[in-house]
Amino acid sequence: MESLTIENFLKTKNEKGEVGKEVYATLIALCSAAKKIAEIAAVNGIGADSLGSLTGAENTDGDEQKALDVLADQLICNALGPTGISAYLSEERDEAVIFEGSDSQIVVASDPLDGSSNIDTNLTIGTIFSIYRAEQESWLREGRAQQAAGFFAYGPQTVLLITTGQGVAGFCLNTEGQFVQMDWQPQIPATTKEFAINAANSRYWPAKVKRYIDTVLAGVDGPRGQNFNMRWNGSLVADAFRIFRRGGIFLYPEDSRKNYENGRLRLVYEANPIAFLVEQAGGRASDGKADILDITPTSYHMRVPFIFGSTDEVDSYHSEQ
Ligand code: AFP
Repeated sequence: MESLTIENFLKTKNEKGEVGKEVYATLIALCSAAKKIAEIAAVNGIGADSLGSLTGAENTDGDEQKALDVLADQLICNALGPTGISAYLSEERDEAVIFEGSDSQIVVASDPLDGSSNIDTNLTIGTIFSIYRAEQESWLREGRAQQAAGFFAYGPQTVLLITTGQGVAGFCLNTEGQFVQMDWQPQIPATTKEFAINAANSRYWPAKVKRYIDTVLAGVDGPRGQNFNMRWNGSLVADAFRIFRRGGIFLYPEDSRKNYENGRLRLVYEANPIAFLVEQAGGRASDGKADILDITPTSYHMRVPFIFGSTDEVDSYHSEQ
């Protein structure tokens, strides 16, 4: 049977009224930008400057900007311009880009290049996006208001996980440059034996995090009565894709380091889109207490503690609170 392309997938959704014309055009535009990012990343280090090289600038949150961070951000902004949306919020920009003349109120918030510390080490990196309708005053909405969300992961495969509120669909870029639907229904198993956390930060964690991690590290000799495995990619999209594939729990909690009192990940363009996908795939996403999607954003770059994945395991973490 012929694979379903993202274009036909979205055309059907548009005809069924599941996505409006701006969201449809926006998702197609993001796919075209993602293909360019994938092509550029795939030949990093051949002939041009390293895409992981520092630009000497920092983004608004103090992260050092890499060449591909800035390039990816520009590619996405340029692709979104003709779609008719109102605004673009980016990890790489202090303020929103306003597209003059639009009356759509549709906003795209994006981490254009997630995992950029992995660019020169040939590890999976990605682009995360959230699409919602917002009033001009703030360009911010709580995660439950999202109309679509997803992420591209540029790794051995270039994949896209996307939701418009009717479950999650997975696509893979084929050799003809088309995103075609994968023969897999993304669904996060309720239980897991795998956790993802940066254990190097353990001395900074609050006691509740230490208690939970100690229970999984105790394995079969501890209260959980089973052994666990650990993975940490340093790339949210890579850890997230694995969790959609085989379950797991991802934790980036608050810690005692300066600026990490709410963890590292940003609500508007990292936690919200991933949380929308996670809930649509039967998982759970919280800040350790509240569902991520219920948190009201107060600024473009606000951070949140971010715990997501297999529902029973996220509940186990909550029970240590
Ligand atoms: P970079 O984009 O600066 O590499 O950060 C990646 C990230 O935002 C997210 O993708 C990872 O899960 C997390 O940071 C890794 O953080 P640590 O480097 O503190 O482990």
